[in-house]
This record gives sequence, structure tokens and C-alpha cells, in this order.
Amino acid sequence: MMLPLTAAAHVRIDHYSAVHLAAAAARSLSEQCGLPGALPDQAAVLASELASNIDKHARDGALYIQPLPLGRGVEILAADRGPGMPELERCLADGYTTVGTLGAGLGAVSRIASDFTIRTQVGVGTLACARLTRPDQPAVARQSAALVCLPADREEHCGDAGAVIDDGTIRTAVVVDGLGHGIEAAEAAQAALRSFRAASARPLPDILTALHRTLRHTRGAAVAVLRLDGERAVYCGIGNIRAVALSHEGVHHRLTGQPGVVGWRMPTPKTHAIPLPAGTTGVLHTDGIDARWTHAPSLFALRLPPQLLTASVTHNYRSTRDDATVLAVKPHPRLP
Ligand SMILES: [Mn+2]
Repeated sequence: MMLPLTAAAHVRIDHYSAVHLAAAAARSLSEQCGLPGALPDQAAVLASELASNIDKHARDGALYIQPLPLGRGVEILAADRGPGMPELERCLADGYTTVGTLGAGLGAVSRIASDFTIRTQVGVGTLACARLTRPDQPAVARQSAALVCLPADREEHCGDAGAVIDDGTIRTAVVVDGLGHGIEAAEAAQAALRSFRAASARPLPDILTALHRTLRHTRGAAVAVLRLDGERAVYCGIGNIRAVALSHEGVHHRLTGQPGVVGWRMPTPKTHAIPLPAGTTGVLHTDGIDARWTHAPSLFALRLPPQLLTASVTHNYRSTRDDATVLAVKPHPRLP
């Protein structure tokens, strides 16, 4: 069975030679995604510059290179653990968004990328997201939703999966953790995603019931769904997938799924309502992410846009022994 490309490639930047590995990984993923023309070369340049920036200026850094949903392009995330970039921190604090003056590397990244977001804090580190979208695709909305999905180290297939469906006013997100790992878990996770796409407009317990039916002949999965609708969210989950609501000030809600396995033994799903004050972000993550990331997140972390929040949580709290997925989604901006 041919599985769609959904998982990220992880390249640890611990030596100058990793810069070349990162560039090769970005080019190869872009080609596998069928990106046309010069895009694979441009993806290689983005990865090379972001990796080289880590190699020269930071420690404990890595790139996460992944396809954007629905084959729209690729996304390259860069994360490190310090020392941060004082010049850039000053520029961002003063409201400048250009990084053109900060050396050829990041300037080139911001010119080549369809969308580039960077945050840094001295003593903490730097996070960046460069997206490259196909010319025939609308640019991916920059601050609405993000997903990082990584296989366990030395696994080719990822048994986790996630998606967000946006119907124009309501966003519905799913995260799936197929039991075990490897190809059978990946097949279960992808079957669950297809079923979710078909059922995503229905009430959350009905979505889980549809997935339960789809997964009957697989090894089963933990599944959580989160729907963001105006000033409230609803959550429904079976198995160990956590839901968290974050504002710029702190963590407001932590929820875990009911015991059970979708596809095998599923209790009647219960829905939980979560109030969603303006600026709140909803997060779903699998047990490949250490739940302690929500204990005392810094203001820097709480204020990250979704694509950098998922990069930060993945980089700092992922277990390399399990597949790991983090999804972050914000509600639609309210009409005045
Ligand atoms: Mn897991």
C-alpha cells in the first residue's frame, strides 16, 4: 500500500555537514511532493540557510522538513535552544518584520519563502518557519493552524496523523495515534484521516463512531477531535491524546480522552465544552510528546504563532522512541 507523504523529516544540526543533509532532505521531499520547476532547489536553499544559521549561531538545533497539507508545498521549521539572536529580538520588538539586514542568510530565506515567520528570545533560542507553496495554490493562511507529525527515530512510517478542516467559520481538527508503530499503525492512522475528511461536518461523537467503523479491521487507534466555533470549542477523545487550551497569559484547560481504543473497544463518546476567549489556541498532541510542556510555559512560548508553537513543543518535548504529533489551531477571527 502506498501511503501519502505526511510525516516530517528530522535533521539534527550538530555539525557543519548536517547543513548539506538538510538541503538534500528538503530537495528530496519537494521532489517527492511533485513541486514543479525551481521549487525543489529553492527548498534546498531555505533548508541550507536555516541550518547554517543554527550551525554558526546556536546549540541543540534541528530542522523539521514536512509537506504542507494537500500537496500545497513544503514547510521547513528550524528550532534551537539558544543563545537567541539579540539583533533580531530588538528588530521584532520594534515592530520591524524584515530580516534583510541580518546577514545574507535569513534575508535570502525571507525573499525566497512564500511565507516566513521567526521569533527569538535571548537565552531561550530561535524558532523559524519557512513555507514554500506551489504557484497554483493560495498561500497557506499563516496564523491559523499548524501540525508537526514525526515518526519515532529509525522508523520510516509514522503511526500518528492529524488534519484540520476549515469550512469558512468553523475549524475541526483531528489527531490520531495508531496503536504501536510502523506501517500497520500508519495504515490505521491514514484510514482514520480519510474517514475524518468524509465525516468532518458531523457532530463530534458521530465522527468518532464513523472512525470506529473504519478502523474495525485495523489494529485501532487513539483519536481526539476538537471543533473551534466562535467563542467555544468542543472536544471529544478516546485514548491518550491530550487537548490543551492556551491564551497569551497561560494554560486554561487540559483534557485527556476516555479510556478505550477506536476500532476495537470504544465507550460512548462524551463531548466537553471549552470556553475560548479571544486569542486562545487549541492544541492536540499524542503521547509521543511529554505532557509536562503545559506545566509552566514561558510567555515567549504562549505567544508563539501556531507553526512555531508546534515546532517548539516538538523540539523540546518529543520522545524519540514513539511517533509524535502536535497540532495547534486558532478559531476564525471574529467579525466586528
Ligand atoms: Mn503514541
